[in-house]
Parts: sequence; C-alpha cells; structure tokens
Amino acid sequence: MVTSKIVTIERHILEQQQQFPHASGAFTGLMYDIALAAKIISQEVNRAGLEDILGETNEHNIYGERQQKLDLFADDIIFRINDHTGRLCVIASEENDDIVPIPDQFPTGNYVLLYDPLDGSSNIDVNVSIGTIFAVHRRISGQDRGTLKDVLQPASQLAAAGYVIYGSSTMMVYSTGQGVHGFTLDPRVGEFLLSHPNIRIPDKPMYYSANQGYEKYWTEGIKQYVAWLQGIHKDSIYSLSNRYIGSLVADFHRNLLRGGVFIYPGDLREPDKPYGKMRLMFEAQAMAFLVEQAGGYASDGVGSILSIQPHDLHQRVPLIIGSRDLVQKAEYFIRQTDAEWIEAYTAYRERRPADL
Ligand code: P6P
Repeated sequence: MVTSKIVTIERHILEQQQQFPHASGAFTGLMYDIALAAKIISQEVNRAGLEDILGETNEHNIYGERQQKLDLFADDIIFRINDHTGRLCVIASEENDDIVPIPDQFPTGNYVLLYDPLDGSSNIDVNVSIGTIFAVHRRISGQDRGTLKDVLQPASQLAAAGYVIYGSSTMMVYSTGQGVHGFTLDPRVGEFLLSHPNIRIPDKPMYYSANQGYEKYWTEGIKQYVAWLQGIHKDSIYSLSNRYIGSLVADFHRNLLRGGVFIYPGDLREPDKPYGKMRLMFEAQAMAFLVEQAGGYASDGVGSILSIQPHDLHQRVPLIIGSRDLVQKAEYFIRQTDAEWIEAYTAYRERRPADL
C-alpha cells in the first residue's frame, strides 16, 4: 500500500503562499504559469524527431549558436503564457539580445522573469536530456514598465528559481526560499506530482562533472583540484567518478540528488575573456539559489555566485557548484596558484553596470 500523499505542484505552491498572509496571489499565479509552460514544452520535446521541428533555423542567438526550432518554440510558449498576466514588469530570455518589455496593451506587475527556454539544446538531436531554467526577481524600479535595473540584481535577491528537466521523465524542481522540491510529471493526467520533497544535496559526493577535453586550458589550480577529486593528488580524500553529459540541467540534477560538483571554470586561453562559458543571469543564478537552498554552494572560483552584482544581461561566469566542501576546496586550490587568473577575472567580475 503506497502511503505517500498525492500533492500536485499547484497545491504545493498554494500551500507555500499560505505562509505569507499578505500575499496577493500574483507570485503563486506566476509559478502556476511556469508549470503550465513546462507541461506544454515537455509535450513538444518528447515529440522532437517525429516532426520537422528538429530542423535548425537560420537565426543565431547572441552567442553565435544556431537556434533550433525547439528553442524558439519553448521561448515563444513561455513568453505568450506570461506577457499578458499583469504579474511581470519585464521579461529576459537567454534567446533575446535585450530585455523583453511587457507589450503596451498589457498591464504590468511586480515580478521579473528570467529564463533559458531550452538549455543544452545542442543535445536535442541526440536525445540527451535538456532543460528549462527560470529565475524570478522582485522589481526594484518604481517605473510601470520594468527596466534593465530590475533584471540585473544579484542572485541573493531572488524570489524563486528552478528548472525543468526533460529526461526519462519530466521533472520540475523549484524553490521559493523554503527549501527545494521536485515534482514528476504524470503525462497521463498532465499533473506535476510531488516526488522529491525537501531535496538536500548529500554530504558524501559521488561525482564530479567537467569537460575533460578542455584540461589543456585549465589553470594550475583547477588541474590540481580535479586531480584531488579524482584521488590522484597527494592530499586527496575522495576518488570520484566523472559524469558529464554536456547539459547543465542534467548534470546539475544528478549531482543535486547524488552529491558532487559541476565545474565549468574560467581560463586564460583568451586573457581578455577569463570568465568561462556559463551565463550568469540565465544559468548560474538559478542553480546557485537552488543549491544553497539544498545545503550546497556555488562559486565562480573567487566567491559566491549569489553575491555577484551583474553588469551585463549576457554576462558570463565560471561555475563551480555542488556539495559545499567540494566547491570551497576549488576556491582553495585557485587561491594557491591562480593569482594571474584571479586578477583578470576579478576585473571583469567587479565591472559596474553601464547605465542603470
Ligand atoms: P561544453 C549548453 O550549451 C551549456 O550552456 C550547458 O547546458 C552545458 O553544461 C555546457 O553548455 C556544455 O558546454 O563546452 O562542455 O559543450
């Protein structure tokens, strides 16, 4: 006899709102809307390959990556579910060069939605798990239509964040600052059901995730750190397996549930670009908020991701995220040997926003 309660994500979100007696319901509605978008995108992702949707568009996004039709579909769904609700003052999507204003004919609200509609989309054609990443800030400008200032806030100010992973099953994992909770989609009824309440990242790690193909570019500190994780450094206390799928949501989700660390470091391959590949606003902020809520830690190698004051919508950031002691050990190795990289990256990290 199964004893676990059947809790839909909608009921879970509502129960979380009840802890805030003055809540207007706008935030709850926003979280419902994100869950709805996830259900619709999941349907399309699971049909990818059965229609010509897999073909690549001719457009490229700001990063020079070809946008796949599923990217654009997911981006469009999330926007059209959220643009008219009066809950948001401005939207920011990883697929758009600039912030996306709420259309003039629609009312605005007090929240900011940032999202990567389909992260890891280069894996679509090879049927590797991909994901949607989202983050919610509260507006800080007094203006009706939100501005870049409302978007470029540190992750420490986030109201909520989460991701959807389209894998062997579709799961939505989110936090509103009251712990991290995972829901598995039952496609027969179209409901996300609570399957992973109060997720805590295990203290005993199992994996590290890094693209070993870039080892030739890594700083000395990162090389020593990964050797330490592998158990071949003189001070090693772990001997972890490498699991790297090239899709942040999938790699992060596995390490969140099993314990471990994801590493996408910066390097000095191009001295004026010491910041690695990950997107601060569309990948790192949400994952850093979640992992801290689950007892872990996220660093750019210098300090907490949560504390970074963003200076650009498409700012890049090195990302070392997972079990707290593993991430802090990375900072230790970097401090020991990577002074040149620290100086170059800190100059980029501490830039002030142009015109907020
Ligand atoms: P690489 C996808 O483009 C992404 O931003 C993350 O989802 C993923 O972790 C990373 O890039 C993979 O990058 O350089 O190892 O292929």
